[in-house]
Amino acid sequence: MGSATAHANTNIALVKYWGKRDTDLNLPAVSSLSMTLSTMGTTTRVTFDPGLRRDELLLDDHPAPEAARARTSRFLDLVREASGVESFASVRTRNNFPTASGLASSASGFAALALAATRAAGMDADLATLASLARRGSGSAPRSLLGGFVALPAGQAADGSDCIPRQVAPPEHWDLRLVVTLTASGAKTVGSTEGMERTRLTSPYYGAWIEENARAMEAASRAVVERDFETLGRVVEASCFRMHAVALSAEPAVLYWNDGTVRVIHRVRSMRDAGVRCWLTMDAGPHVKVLCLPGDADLIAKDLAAMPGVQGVLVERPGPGAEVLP
Ligand code: 2P0
Repeated sequence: MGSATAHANTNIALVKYWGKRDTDLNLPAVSSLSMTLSTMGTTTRVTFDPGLRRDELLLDDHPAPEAARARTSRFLDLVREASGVESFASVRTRNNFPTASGLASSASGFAALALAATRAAGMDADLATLASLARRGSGSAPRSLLGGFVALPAGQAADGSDCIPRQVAPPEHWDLRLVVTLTASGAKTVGSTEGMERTRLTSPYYGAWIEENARAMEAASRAVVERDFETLGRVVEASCFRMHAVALSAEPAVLYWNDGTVRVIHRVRSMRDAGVRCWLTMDAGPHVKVLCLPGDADLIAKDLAAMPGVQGVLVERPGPGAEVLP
């Protein structure tokens, strides 16, 4: 009976991934650049057990909904195929941030699962193997395998062998802050995979979105290496708004914002007009994340926490990559 535990932190894209070049292999159509966070993450224990009659998934000690169990089971099929292990597994997973908060947990979840499951299956998987497995679970997950600032190239190879994450700079390279603002969430929005596919298939602007990516990647990667906050902030905010613009141009439009989102957007822009150096980004949900320097994080967090529509605020910084726990 093989068993292993791994932890991975979630990551936030500075240059966004939106769109797939291969839906079966879940290959991205654009490259992305992210920051792995320091506290929000997932710890997962996998045990392959010949006595089980199907894969089991416990989320925070409770049986997970069937859709999540089935998705995990499909992922474990890939690990069984790669390792030759035939038995089913029990998976116990825990997020150290509120799962119901609507903050994405699939990046840290599949990075931790890929690492724990391969180790439990007796594989000593290299980064390329881990990345290609994690990516099948979630396109943003390979980035959480590494710490600090991470680039994930879209690549061109049909088998995805050139879609392997690369660390642009370690976490200690640049002491930035990300103020994560949880805005009141309404009805459940469109899932990332569905939103991306709808965008690819129906947006007249999809080609322009893909074309712009190389420039954003180059500018953002250079800004990270040179610790050029102004340039990074500008590129981050532009990449976010362009991602949401292309999603909004799908039919029907893919809209992730709520009232609180829009209020926070305006507030961040007016703080910036008043001289506070801060830039925002948003993902496939209503929350707004504000990139800033350490000296401004408390002020920004307090200001945003007091706004109507804001349910909570967390302050994050660059953190380490995924690791196997003893
Ligand atoms: C990102 N997002 O780069 C982008 C920006 C959300 C907005 O990757 O379909 O769960 O499983 O590959 O990774 C979130 O979607 O999508 C995401 P799939 P994933 O972080």
